Amino acid sequence: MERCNVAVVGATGAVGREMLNILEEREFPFDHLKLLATERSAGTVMTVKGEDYEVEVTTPESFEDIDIALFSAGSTASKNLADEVVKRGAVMIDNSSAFRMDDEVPLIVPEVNSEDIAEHNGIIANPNCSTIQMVVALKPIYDKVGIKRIVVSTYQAVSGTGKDAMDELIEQSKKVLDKEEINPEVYPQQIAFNALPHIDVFFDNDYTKEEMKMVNETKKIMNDDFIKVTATTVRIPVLIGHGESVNLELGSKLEAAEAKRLLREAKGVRVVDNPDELSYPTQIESEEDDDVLVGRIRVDETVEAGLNLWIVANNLRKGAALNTIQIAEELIGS
Ligand code: 25A
Ligand code: L14
Repeated sequence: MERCNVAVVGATGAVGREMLNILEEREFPFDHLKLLATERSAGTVMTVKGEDYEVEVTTPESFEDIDIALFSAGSTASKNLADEVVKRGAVMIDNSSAFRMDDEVPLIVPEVNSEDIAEHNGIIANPNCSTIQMVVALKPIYDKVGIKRIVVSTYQAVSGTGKDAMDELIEQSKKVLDKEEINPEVYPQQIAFNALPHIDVFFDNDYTKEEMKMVNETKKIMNDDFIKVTATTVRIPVLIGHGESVNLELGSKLEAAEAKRLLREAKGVRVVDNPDELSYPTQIESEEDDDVLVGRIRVDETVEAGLNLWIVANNLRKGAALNTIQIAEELIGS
C-alpha cells in the first residue's frame, strides 16, 4: 500500500485527538483523511498537517473508500461497526476492548509481536494501555532469561477514562483547596488527593476488568499461556501517564546491570535509572516522551531469580494512539 485513505473514528475524544497529532508528527502517508464521531461533534473543524477537516457523523457508508480505520470510540461503537468496515475491504485497528481476546484477531504491540499482524482478517486490536507499556519493557528480559511470574500494581492517570475525568480531577482539586463541597460524578469516590483501587468494573472473582485485561492480554501478546500474572490496578490523581511497580520471577538469574544493558538496547524503551542523581521515571516526564520509561531496576533477593522495575508511559500515546499508528505503519510497510 503506497498511500492510503484513513478514517479516525472517535476523532474528538482524548485518544482520537492524540491520533491526529501523531499522524501529523510522524508524517503518516495518508491520501485522504476522514474524521468521524457522533452527532454531538459533527461539524467541529480540526486541523491536521495544516488542512482543516470537518468531523462527520459515523455511518456504515463512511467506510466506503477507506483503507485503514483507526477506532477509539469505545467497545459498543467498535462492535456495531466492525462488519461494515471489513465488508468494505478496510482494515480496522481498534483501540477498544471489543475484540482483543478474539482468536481471529491479532493483538499487537509492534516491539513485541509485529509478526502476528499478518494473521489478521480485517481487524487488528490495540491492547489495553497498562498492558502495552508493561510488555514493551518485559520483552527483552523475557527473551534473555524467561519470565515465570509477574506481580504488577499500577498507578493510573485519569485521562484513561477520558476528558470528563480530567475535568473532574481539576475541578475537584480546586474545590478541596477552597474547602467547598464536592460531588463525585465520573468516579464513585473522591479522586482529588486520593487513590482508588478500582479501574473498570468488578468481576465475580473480585478482580477488576482492568486487572484481568493485564492477565489475559499479556499471555496473548507474549504468546505464552504459562506465564503467571497477577495485578492490582489503582487510579491516582495524575492527568497523564501510567506508572507500574512490577516484580518478576525469572527463568534464571539476571543481574541489575545486565537488565539495564538489555533495556538500553531495546526499541521503544528509555532507561532512566540513576539513584545517585535521584533519577527515575515519573508521569510528568512521560508526557513528552514516546518511549516506555524504565527505572528502579533492582534484583529481588527474596527469590531464586527475581527483579523489580518501575515502568512509566504516556497512556494516551504509547498506551493508545501511538501504538495504533505504529500498527498502521507496519501494515502499510512504511
Ligand atoms: O468501551 P471501552 O473500550 O472501555 O472504551 C470506553 C472509552 O474509553 C476511551 C474512549 O473515550 C472510549 O469512549 N478509550 C478507548 N480506548 C482507550 C485507550 N486505549 C480509551 N482511553 C484511553 N486509552 P474517548 O473520550 O477517548 O473517546 C470517545 C470518542 O469516541 C466518539 N464516539 C463515541 N461513540 C461513538 C463515537 N464515534 C462514533 N460512533 C460512536 N457510536 C466520541 O465522539 C469521542 O470522540 P463524540 O461525538 O461523543 O464527542 C465527544 C465530545 O463530546 C464531549 N462529551 C462527551 N460526553 C458528553 C459530551 N458532551 C456532552 N454530553 C456528554 N455526555 C467530549 O468532551 C468530546 O469533546
Ligand atoms: O481497555 O480507565 O483500553 O484508564 C483504557 C483506559 C480501559 C480503562 C482500555 C482507564 C481502557 C482504561
